[in-house]
Amino acid sequence: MIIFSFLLAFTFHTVEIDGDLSHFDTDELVYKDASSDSYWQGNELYGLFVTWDAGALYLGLSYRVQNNAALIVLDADRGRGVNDINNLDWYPRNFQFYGMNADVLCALWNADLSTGGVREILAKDRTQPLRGVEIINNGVSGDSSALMVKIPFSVLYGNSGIVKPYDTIKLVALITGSDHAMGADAIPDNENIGSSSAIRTHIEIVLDKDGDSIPDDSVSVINRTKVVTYPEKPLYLENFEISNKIVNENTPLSIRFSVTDYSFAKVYIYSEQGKKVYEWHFESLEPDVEKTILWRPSESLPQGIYYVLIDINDIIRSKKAFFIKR
Ligand SMILES: [Ca+2]
Ligand SMILES: [Ca+2]
Ligand SMILES: [Ca+2]
Repeated sequence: MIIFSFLLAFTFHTVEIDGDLSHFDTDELVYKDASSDSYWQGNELYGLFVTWDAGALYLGLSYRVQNNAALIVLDADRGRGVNDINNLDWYPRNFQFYGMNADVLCALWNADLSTGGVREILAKDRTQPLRGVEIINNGVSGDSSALMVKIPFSVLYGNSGIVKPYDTIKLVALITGSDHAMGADAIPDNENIGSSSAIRTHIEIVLDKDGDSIPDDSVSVINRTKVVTYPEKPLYLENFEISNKIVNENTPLSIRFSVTDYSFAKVYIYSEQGKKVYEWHFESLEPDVEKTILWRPSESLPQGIYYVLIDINDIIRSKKAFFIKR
């Protein structure tokens, strides 16, 4: 018995993708969801399973839908992904994620995989099928169903399958309606899921705790799992700086700033006479990530005083610079 558990303790868990969620161990049920917390009757999430072996990540979702969609949204910590999935070219749904970026979307409609699958999210409006994955659904519309997905690390992270040191994946599962609809149930629970498109609570699982870029062996997945809520923060403009007061053709102006929560931003250059001479629009800035832009005045502009003006959700700040031709 001692030898047996010793062996077990040093074995990755490989899960057969055949629609049977009982292949997952009990400590791989990373979230057991209430069986009646959905806003839409007959549509329910029950639980999410996660595990991995040396070569692949395994996901399992226990759910039930009736003329609705079930999604698993994954942030694989690759420095990619999008905050908002409402304008995707595949399963666009009105969700904005806080504290995670969606880079992989597993989706199916009405418990039927014929219009579902697994896609990588390349941009806010662009997805592409993730090749090399296995996905199976066991169940029918209106009945308890099981979705199982195997994503090789080589597909997620590139050929070597090497993850980022201390790699932490983030996950959310959702029941949602048709295009651009919001949701009815979430794993993990999200406040006001029936009426809010903001997903502020997600699951985080540490794949590589020892930092050697290899997903760790012999772990209790549930002990690696945290439910994290990204708080709603007041939106502020922070660290708004310009590099120099005097600008010319050879010394452009570097404009830096950051925002405290997800926001659009507009940056303008105005002349002293109030004429707009340049502008930048940012659709979605991430919180606490410094943005730097460069303004190089064109030859045709008269020299004089110019204002750099930043507008984030009607919070407006400005700084003054002088354009002096050389
Ligand atoms: Ca539920
Ligand atoms: Ca729930
Ligand atoms: Ca490791």
